[in-house]
Amino acid sequence: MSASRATIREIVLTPIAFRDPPLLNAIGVHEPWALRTIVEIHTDAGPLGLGETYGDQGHLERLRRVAPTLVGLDVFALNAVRAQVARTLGGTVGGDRHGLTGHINLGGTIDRVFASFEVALLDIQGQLLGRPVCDLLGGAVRDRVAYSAYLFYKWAAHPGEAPDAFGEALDPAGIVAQARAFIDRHGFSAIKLKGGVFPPEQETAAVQALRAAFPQHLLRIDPNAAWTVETSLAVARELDGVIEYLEDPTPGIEDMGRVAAGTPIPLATNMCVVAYDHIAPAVEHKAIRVLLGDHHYWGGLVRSRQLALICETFGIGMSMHSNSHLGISLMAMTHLAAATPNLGYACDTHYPWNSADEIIAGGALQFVDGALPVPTTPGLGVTLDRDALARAHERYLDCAIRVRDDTAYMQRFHPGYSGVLPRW
Ligand code: GKR
Ligand code: MG
Repeated sequence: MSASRATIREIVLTPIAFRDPPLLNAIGVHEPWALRTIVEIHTDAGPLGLGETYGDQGHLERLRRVAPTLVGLDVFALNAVRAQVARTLGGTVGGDRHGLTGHINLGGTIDRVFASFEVALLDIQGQLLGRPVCDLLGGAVRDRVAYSAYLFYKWAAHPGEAPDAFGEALDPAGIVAQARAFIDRHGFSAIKLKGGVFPPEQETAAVQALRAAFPQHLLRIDPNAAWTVETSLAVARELDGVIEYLEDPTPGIEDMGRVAAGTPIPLATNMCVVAYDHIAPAVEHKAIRVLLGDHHYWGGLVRSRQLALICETFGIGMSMHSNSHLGISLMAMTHLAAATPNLGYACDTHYPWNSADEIIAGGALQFVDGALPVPTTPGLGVTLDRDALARAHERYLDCAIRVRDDTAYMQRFHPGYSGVLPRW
């Protein structure tokens, strides 16, 4: 057998849970445990490929249906793997309950499941060829990938628990203190505030406080579609010249187009353009100038590179979206960002909120001056800490959470809470 050939022998799927602080957003609050699934693809030729994807029950069931059907396929046959995923899913549609990455169609469901395996296959391909994954995506155009400080309003603790290490942040002073802690520790030079939690005047006051405290940092706010068109335009007037982009101020492509027409601030999204058939209407309505890509739902790393080309064609800039995640995802994001020439913004990452429960060997990845160095070793450049993985799986078995539901968790403490958007 040639050194660069391998077929899939077995796929192991391990659902895990890791700590997540009580981060507030437009539809509720994060539960104490975030879920992911770790994908291991074993081959007949030796190399083991790793992937990290969503842990919600529906997605996990789809992965479990598909995984055995991929056994025997060539690790380079990504088209055949995707076709097999589509055949096995046979028209099943399913996505996130929380809706913060839009409403999912059939293509999006296939892309989510396929991406879960594709990253692990690219990891294997890279190991077989002796090249880092970014080389399979066209090669690195940068040697470090910048990430942003991703700030959240948050409670001091999950109800009934002791305060966490991050502290409370419920007003501008708390947000500035959180930014300072993140920047001191990780060196970030861009700041994103997750909004949609408090009335917009309070959140613009927090952005203005960040501007005053960090005059050189690039700023963004993302209320996850919590505002009407009118409110979005009022906020945009106040923040013109203050932020680099305004992310998902209002729901839907048409209304995003109405906001975009009334402000010079670029609008960005990871909510109204989340599948390939959203791109044409978004272009028609001139709804966005920045797309936050995310390989976990845009069909993996290779398709995300193609997405970047489509965006370039239509003059849409690229940034990167994140949900709660660990280091395998972060490494995949770093390879993709390294090989995406038109990535013009620091990438989002939830990683600092979650990295204490890392399951890769060597522990949490460390940002240097707000960036990660692009790996140069073969494949993704990560291996598993088997003990940490086993602990994370035990936590999954012990925690009752099977689907992320920020709204239901919030309603346990505030029964009248409604996650309906837009709110203001
Ligand atoms: O984790 O609360 C959160 C975020 O709001 C996340 O779910 C979003 O998908 O970070 C994301 C975003 O940029 O919209
Ligand atoms: Mg967003």
